[in-house]
Amino acid sequence: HQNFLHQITHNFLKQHDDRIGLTLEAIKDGFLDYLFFNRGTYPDQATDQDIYQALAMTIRDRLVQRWLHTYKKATMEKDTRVVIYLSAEYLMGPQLGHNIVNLGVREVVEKAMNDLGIDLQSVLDAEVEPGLANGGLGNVAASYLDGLSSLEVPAIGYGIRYEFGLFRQSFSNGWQIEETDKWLQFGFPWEIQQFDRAVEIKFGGSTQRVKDESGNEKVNWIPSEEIKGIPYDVFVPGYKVNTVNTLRLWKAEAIDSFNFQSFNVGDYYGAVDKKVSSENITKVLYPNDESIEGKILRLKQQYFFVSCALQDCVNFFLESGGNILDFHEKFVVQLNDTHPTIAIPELMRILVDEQGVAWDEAWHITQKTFGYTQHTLLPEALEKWPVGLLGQILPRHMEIIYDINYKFLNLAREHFPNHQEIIRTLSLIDETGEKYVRMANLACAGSFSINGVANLQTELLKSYTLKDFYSIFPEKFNNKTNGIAPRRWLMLINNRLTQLLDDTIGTGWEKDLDQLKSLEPFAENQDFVNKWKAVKKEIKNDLAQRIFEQQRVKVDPNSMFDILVKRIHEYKRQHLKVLHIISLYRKIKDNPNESYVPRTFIFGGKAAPGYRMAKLIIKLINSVAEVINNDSSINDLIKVVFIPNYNVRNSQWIYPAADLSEQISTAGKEASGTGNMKFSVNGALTVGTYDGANIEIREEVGSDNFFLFGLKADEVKSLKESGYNPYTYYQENESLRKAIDMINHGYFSPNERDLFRPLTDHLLYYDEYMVMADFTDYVRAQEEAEQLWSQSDAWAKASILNTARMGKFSSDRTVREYLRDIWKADAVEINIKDTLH
Ligand code: GL9
Repeated sequence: HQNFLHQITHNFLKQHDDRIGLTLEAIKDGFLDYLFFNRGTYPDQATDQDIYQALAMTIRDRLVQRWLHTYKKATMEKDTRVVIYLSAEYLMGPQLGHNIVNLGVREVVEKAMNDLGIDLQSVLDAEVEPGLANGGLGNVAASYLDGLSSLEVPAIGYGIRYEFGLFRQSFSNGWQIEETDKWLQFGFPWEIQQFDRAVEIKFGGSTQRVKDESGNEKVNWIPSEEIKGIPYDVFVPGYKVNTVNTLRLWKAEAIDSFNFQSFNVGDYYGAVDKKVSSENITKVLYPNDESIEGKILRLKQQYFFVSCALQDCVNFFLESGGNILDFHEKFVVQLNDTHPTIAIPELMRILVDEQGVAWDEAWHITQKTFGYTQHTLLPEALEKWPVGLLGQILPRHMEIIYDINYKFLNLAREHFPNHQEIIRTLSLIDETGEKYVRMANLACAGSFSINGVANLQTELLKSYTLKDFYSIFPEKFNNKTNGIAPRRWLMLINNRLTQLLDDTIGTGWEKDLDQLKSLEPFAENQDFVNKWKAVKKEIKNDLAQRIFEQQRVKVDPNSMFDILVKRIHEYKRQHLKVLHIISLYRKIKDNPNESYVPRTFIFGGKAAPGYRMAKLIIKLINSVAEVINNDSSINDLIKVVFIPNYNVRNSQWIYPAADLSEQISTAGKEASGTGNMKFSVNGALTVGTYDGANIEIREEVGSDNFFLFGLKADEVKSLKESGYNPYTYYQENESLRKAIDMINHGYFSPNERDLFRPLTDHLLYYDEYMVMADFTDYVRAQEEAEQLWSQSDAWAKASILNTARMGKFSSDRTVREYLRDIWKADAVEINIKDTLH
């Protein structure tokens, strides 16, 4: 009967090829169909949102069959290996444009819309993006799924369907204001709800040792709370292939939507209360970047999605007849940082308590299943959970963690006999004060692979952060330098440059970014250099126009666009940039008759709502902008713009327009960075420290095409150890002193002179991130950049070489390395003409 139905569906799809076809007529028909029958409107009365939704549904129709084939034939089918990616965050970005590009129908869709008198770009602008991430870590999660699909490798990403994503940022009197991100308000056309794959999740309660039928001891977990996880599948199409992988996001729901007992006694609110509190779990994304918030709800979120994911894998593996002892042959599970690390004791629990696997065998399977990616060098970002809290929410997992720790420390003692100190740092439990579970230690003990995200960071992990783990398990450590998806970060966002590249070196580079190399000789071709400059100019015009529309600030597209966009954090040193701007401003005012390079400084980025210093930095940037932009004495030579609500959508206008990319973190602090790659591949030159992936970018693009400055990681360390005194730099560097004095004298805050004291005091007397120490060399690098800028052909040539030499930083390369060294999964070609079974 089922085969019969499949056959009918198959024939149906064949007959209705037009409805899902990729021709101009098919797309137009589909679109008008949705507009009328689904949106209930006539084309001439349709709103932007109607048009967006109708086009999105039209494109989505074209993904369904491919997705179903990938899911059923490749992912579920028994003997192909599936990559499972566990991440608390995915920065997917706007979907419509991306899916159009990956389906390879950009021109057709553009034409279809044009024929109907609609501008495609304005349709794309109507999308509300799913901002389910804080930054780079979620961006790589999304890029790697895209890469896996493009390489036709079956994969499932698991995560949380936050009802509210990262807050929307606006400014009030220069201060950051946070607003709820209601991204689901108009509906999200790219997902399919899968009620039949819901699972149950337990929390709290206690455990009980019982004997099973054969007299073996077994542990029962008697929870105090149970809720349901409902999966929503988002399509992840590869580029010009039939593979469409699944991003399965979970929403929490109450098991019974009403407590009828309370309802019957008239307590309506009490009855709904439980439902509301269960559903709180997936309500909102924690807005912290690079710091932890030890809240119960966050731990519940982590366990919730991880347990949903593992149950889902076990279910479909067993459904398809797999033997649980082969779990690690079927799945490899990558932990995106420590957020999903509770998966390690959770898999142990499922294997031992639910599947009756013996402990040692279960541990073997677990260790063969997980790979761990470490994304940070900041000690405050290393997750730890109070033992009391973890034991209260997950009593069984706490026991399992203790059991793992017992065996693990026995192993560690063999490596380090008589080294109590080392054993203490290796322990999964921090016992120096209040007891904590160290999630990074758990991840290292329970996985077969540990990787950093750029060479320097991996080396620093081996020699500092995870040093003792490295000496026990050297074979587990490997590096996977991050990459970015060239389809989104070049093709989609930079249509103009894409056209020029296609016209010059042909297509093919989108799938094999190393082909950009063939652009190199054109750097010597004056005709091409002129074209390059013309394209850049047009792109900058676009951004200038957007800035004017949004902020009423006029910026000169001929000026150097110098851009710093990323989360606001002291280690990323937005304040170093501000000091540079102020000193330049001061210089222009003091010497108005000299000649200067006109510059536009553009900022973007959100601060964690509880991070006061970061919020003060935002206020400072806005205050400096206010003064400089309104000072007619400097002849519009410099302008400062802070673009609010920096997100993927806004960034898509920003990266292509940059001349200079600011990557100025304190060396040894930025694990990799990925914004640095997005800029460079779009032809920006970098001014950067010897940190994260900057080092590798410089190596690729050449030191002549990169402005390096600042202390190196080991110099930062030794300066700190030898007693760093930031005040001496204030005394010795006049322009730095003047800049700080201007802030302190209230030049930028006339109504509240001491407003920025906490910031300047911190710089003068503490300066954890060595802003003061790097200032002089930073200004030198900036002057070097200005010199090159004055020779516009030489600058253009360096810009061309940046793009030409960025092949290494395609996420396809990174994914291939993960596949080769860690995941060991094969491509499976999807043929949509196959009948589904
Ligand atoms: C980060 C690092 O700080 C970045 O340097 C790195 O490029 C990305 C991706 O590997 O990971 N680690 C981290 O916690 N964040 C990063 O951006 N922050 C968030 O995205 C939450």
